[in-house]
Parts: sequence; structure tokens; C-alpha cells
Amino acid sequence: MNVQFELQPNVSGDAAAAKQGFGRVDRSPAPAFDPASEIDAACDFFGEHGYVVLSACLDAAELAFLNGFCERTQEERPEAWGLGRRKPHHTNQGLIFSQPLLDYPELDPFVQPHRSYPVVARLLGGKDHVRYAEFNFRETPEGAGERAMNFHHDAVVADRFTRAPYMPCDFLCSIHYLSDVEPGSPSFCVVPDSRRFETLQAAFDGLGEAYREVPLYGPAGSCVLYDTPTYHTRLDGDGHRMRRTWHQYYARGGWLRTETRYIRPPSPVLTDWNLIPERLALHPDPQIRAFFSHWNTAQGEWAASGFDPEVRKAMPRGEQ
Ligand SMILES: O=C(O)CCC(=O)C(=O)O
Ligand SMILES: [Fe+2]
Repeated sequence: MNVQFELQPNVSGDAAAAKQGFGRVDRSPAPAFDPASEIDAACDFFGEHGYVVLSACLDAAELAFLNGFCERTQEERPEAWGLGRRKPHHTNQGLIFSQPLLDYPELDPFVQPHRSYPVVARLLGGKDHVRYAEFNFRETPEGAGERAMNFHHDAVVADRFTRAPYMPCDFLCSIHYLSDVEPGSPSFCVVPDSRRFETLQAAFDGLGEAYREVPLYGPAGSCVLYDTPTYHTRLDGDGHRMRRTWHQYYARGGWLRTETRYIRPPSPVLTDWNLIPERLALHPDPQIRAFFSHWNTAQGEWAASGFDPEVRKAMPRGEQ
């Protein structure tokens, strides 16, 4: 594997001070919560700070299965990972297997991971309100060098600035670490309490002394949940060590009354390309169908075609 990153200029923070963000990195360990016995504390922490770390979410057998899956598919379908000929999207981000659920039903048991999912459900307003949005595997290859991904937020909904109460959130992302993440390896990194700022600069100015960039370290099997408006990045490690991760996005379903006359609609679709395979989109169990009910227009067209493989192939990430 010979993947080399190109260094990205720091446009979100202060390029004179740091390669990423403002360089105010706080390496004191973030608390990690047991998702079963400490679910209340974990949800309170997320509600307050916009992220939470959950400990030991995958056991040794699950880790072996998921790592084995990644290694096997990198051999069998290198193009699906962007190995060899790099993909037009996600170039320079490392490797990604964007849509493994399309062809691998053996992953279905993982769409609601047994340790982290109850926390996810609580944060989105209860298990009847959780919707699938995206599922992928990623790898920063060994020796890829520095990348300096900019701090950013993912998809957001405008009413986050004004609605009351703020929670439940609109989207959240879970990142399960499939390899150990420690100083020296690339790590997911958050700016706590930053979700209600328009820019990273505004968070830096607004949070003042409290502004911090917190790398989240943890052994393989740790899980980070973050609210998508929270500023974050992949903080580079030493440029040599690898990191493998499993990313899953969830959205909030259903209409929700607020303290005002405003009624929150279901979250919009996260992406215009993510596809749900027929076995899940049209699942006989209505609860599973509801979980997979957030369809984008590409999905609508694919379903209308009878899930025609040629229609899928025409889509940018249909096969890659
Ligand atoms: O890989 C990471 O640690 C962060 C990735 C990320 O923020 C993104 O792809 O939006
Ligand atoms: Fe992101």
C-alpha cells in the first residue's frame, strides 16, 4: 500500500500557530463512559459538550471480525477502498470503503451496535426516532504522512441556533476505533462546546480561555459519539502510524414539538448519494424499515428502477 497525503493548508484556524486549528491541543484524557452502567452520565456529557467517548464497545471477536472484513475486502476489492487507482472523491483523505452494506449482509448485525446503540437512541429521542444515514470503514494507511485535515463540522440544521430545547440532536456520528488510537497515531479530535458557532474562528473567539482541541485516544473497541455541528478533525499523528475506523451516521426521525410553536421536522437527508440496499430498505419488519426510511433522491430513483444494478453503477459511489 503506497498512499501519500498532500498537506492541506490550515484555513479554519491560525496557520501561523499550527498545522491544524489554533494549536491549543489539550492532551489530558477525555472521560470514557461505560455505555451500559453509565448511560445517564454519558448522555449528560454529550448533551453538555457535543461529544462523548464510550469504552469497550466491541469485544475481541467483533474486532477480529471487522478487521478481518476490512483486510479481506482490501484484497478482494481494492478499488472499493480506493487502493490502486484513487477515487475521485475522498482522495487525500485516506482509504474509505464507502458503502459496504450494499453487498455484505454479514454486516447487518452491526447497524445497531449492541453497546453504543442504546446511547445513540437516547440522544436522538428514543429508539423509535433513530434513522440510518451512512455506514463506512476508513483507514489512514501506515506511512501516509501528514494531511492536516481542517477543523470543520459535518451536516447541520439551521434551527440548532434557535430551537429550544436543543436536544435531541439532528444527526450524530459514531466512530468505533478498530485499531488502538494513542499519541502518535491519527486521532479523532473535537473542540468541546463548539456546536453553536458559525465558524471555528467564532468558537475560538467565543469560548475564549475555554477553547480547546481535544484528541480522543482509546484502545481498539472505543467509540466516540459526536453531534455533527461540533467542530472536529482528524488530528495527525507522527505521519507513520495507521488508524482504522468504522464510521456510522444516524439521523433523527419524526415530528417533534418544542417549547415554542415551532415543530421540528425529521432531519433532512445527510447525503445525496448514500444508498440503502433492497433487503434493508424494504425489510419485512416495519421497525427496520422505519430505521432505513430516510431516502435521498438517488435512493428514490434506485428503488423505482427495481434496484437495477445499472442505475447503481451510474452513481458516483455506487461501486466505489
Ligand atoms: O477520520 C476522522 O477522524 C475524522 C473524519 C471526518 O471528520 C469526516 O470525514 O468528516
Ligand atoms: Fe467530519
